[in-house]
Amino acid sequence: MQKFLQIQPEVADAIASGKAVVALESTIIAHGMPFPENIEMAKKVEEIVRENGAVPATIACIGGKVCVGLNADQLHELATSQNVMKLSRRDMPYAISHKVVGATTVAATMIGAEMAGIKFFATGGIGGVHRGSEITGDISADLQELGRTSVAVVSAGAKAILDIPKTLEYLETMGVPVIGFQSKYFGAFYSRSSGIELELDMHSPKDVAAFLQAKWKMGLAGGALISNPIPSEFEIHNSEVEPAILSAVLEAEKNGIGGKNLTPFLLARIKEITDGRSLNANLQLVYNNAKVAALISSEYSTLISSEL
Ligand code: PSU
Ligand code: MN
Repeated sequence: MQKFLQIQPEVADAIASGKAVVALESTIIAHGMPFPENIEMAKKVEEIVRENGAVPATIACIGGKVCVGLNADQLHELATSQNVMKLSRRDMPYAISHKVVGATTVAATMIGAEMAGIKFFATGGIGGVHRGSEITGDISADLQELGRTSVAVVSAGAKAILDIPKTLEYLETMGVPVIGFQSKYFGAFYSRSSGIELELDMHSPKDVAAFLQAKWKMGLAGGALISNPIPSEFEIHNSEVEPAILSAVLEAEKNGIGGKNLTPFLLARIKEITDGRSLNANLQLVYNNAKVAALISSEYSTLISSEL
């Protein structure tokens, strides 16, 4: 496996010594946000992870390797190139064997993180069950990945471009714990609450770390989803984004946009329709997730080291 992995020395040292490390995805850079906001976000999110006591490791496939921790040139290429492939689980072997530059989705970033030995990952929103999935069958591979790969993902819930109740049902079927961080409601990305109440609501990073320690020590492989609602000062209420979402979804349908192009299309259209308001909310919630993931990861490192 080492043959396919390239871990930055700082990240490798942190993993080897049991320090806190937070993985970050690259699809959000290449396909989730426009330039130059994407590169600013990519740098700032790493700083925030550091300020909160962990080492950041942005993941992508470059030069036939799963790169864990990227340098400034690599981040720049992901942010500006028009030829970056969007990689989920099924696409990774192609990117590696054909040395294609690929940005990792939540699913692929979890895989890279697990290969490297990283247990925490911060993103914006996960993929999920799309609206109209009963017709299109469009269910993100992120959900199956959460069921099988032992990495905890901090997100602001799931975006309302998705069918949120079905997404939560699917996660339950896959045995994925969903934990509300300081909120009993599942987050709806741009807004703090989807209106759906979660059974698990934890207040401190330490509680979440203890939960994960128990899960993995029990041999219950698979991930967990930590729903960390967007800070209230940046939230956009459902009533405001819903019309933008509806019109973006209709447009996608009319133009026959589906498969892996659907999520990037919807994100870009919602940004246009909301005059960029959605992008600012998106940036802020990613920063907040990076902070919480770093805090949980630090608590987890402390728990594990006191066990030894
Ligand atoms: N949701 C967002 N922003 C994103 C994505 C989802 O708000 O950038 C990206 C993530 O990388 C996620 C992927 O893993 O889209 C899901 O794509 P799909 O629906 O094609 O599985
Ligand atoms: Mn899909």
